[in-house]
Amino acid sequence: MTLIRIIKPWQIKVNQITPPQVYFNRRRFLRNAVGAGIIAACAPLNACKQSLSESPLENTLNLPKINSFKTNPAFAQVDRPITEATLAGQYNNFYEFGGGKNIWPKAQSLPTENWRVEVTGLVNHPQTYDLDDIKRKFPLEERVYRFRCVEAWSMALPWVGFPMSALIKAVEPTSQAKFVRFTSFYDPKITTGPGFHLGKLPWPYQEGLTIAEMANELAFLAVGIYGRDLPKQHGAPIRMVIPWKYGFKGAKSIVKIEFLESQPATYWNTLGPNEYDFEANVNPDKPHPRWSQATEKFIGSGPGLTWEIRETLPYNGYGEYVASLY
Ligand SMILES: Nc1nc2c(c(=O)[nH]1)N[C@H]1C(S)=C(S)[C@@H](COP(=O)(O)O)O[C@H]1N2
Ligand SMILES: [Mo]
Repeated sequence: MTLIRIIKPWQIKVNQITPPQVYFNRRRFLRNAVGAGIIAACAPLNACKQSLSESPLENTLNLPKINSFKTNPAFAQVDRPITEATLAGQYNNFYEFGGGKNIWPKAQSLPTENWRVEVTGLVNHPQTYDLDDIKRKFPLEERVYRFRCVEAWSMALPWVGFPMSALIKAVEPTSQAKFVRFTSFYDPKITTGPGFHLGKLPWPYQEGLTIAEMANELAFLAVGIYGRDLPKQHGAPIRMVIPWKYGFKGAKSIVKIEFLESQPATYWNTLGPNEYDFEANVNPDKPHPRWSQATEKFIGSGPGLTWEIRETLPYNGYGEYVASLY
């Protein structure tokens, strides 16, 4: 057990950690139990108390369920347990709302109603979608993906969304289109991360892919996680998930998708080109100047608040899907 350690620096309160199945089912369970006149046995007592309270964090996660999706059997599970919803929902990177991991309270100011995503550039059928259009038009599916941040921590997350290839089909890029740029929500009155006041950061957050990467079957646009709408801290209402690349390639809260002839400038690549290359494929043999990438801390894999050191896999374990692209 030498590989299992308590997560100290992250200071997550134990009472906020509840397995998602327990958390997401227990209110229904309680309703049913009450309705049937059953008094649920509460052992330990603590569990009873917890199940009746809703923490502020849980309220940010307890969003409407997405009804119409199928689990894609090819991605029904990974080689490690799914990270608990309450852990993934409070250990985030979302620079627009702060430089730390604990941005979930601030991220609640993200205005997600009447969201529009403009898809434009070198395409035959430019479109502006609202979220209902997206959920209706694209076949939603659930996929469990390994998730690997360049800071050398990892999770396993059950996304709900659709493959980017479906969007390509809908808008028909022209033959000139070679790259795609994704732009995140930006409003300096609302997104008040530390760098906004320095005036030097290349906002809005943008990321990019080659068309071939976007067309790969793994490239995904998520509108949900854990079977529900995407919480704001995870990049509501729609974000990229590119599981063979470091997490920063997955722009959150996307408002614009543009098909381009040449490689776009991107947020982290502009800030630190020698730390964040455009390609950013997970590669254990290529150390980042500040983090060896040989291993990763898999968050929350033990009982309670633990991390587990695991060997990092080339392409984050997705080589069979993507190695031929490079
Ligand atoms: N707009 C935006 N998107 C972003 C980021 C960000 O700061 N702003 N951080 C990235 C990084 S570094 C990571 S690891 C993932 C984190 O996603 P999660 O918080 O949902 O786990 O989001 C990525 N997308
Ligand atoms: Mo990251």
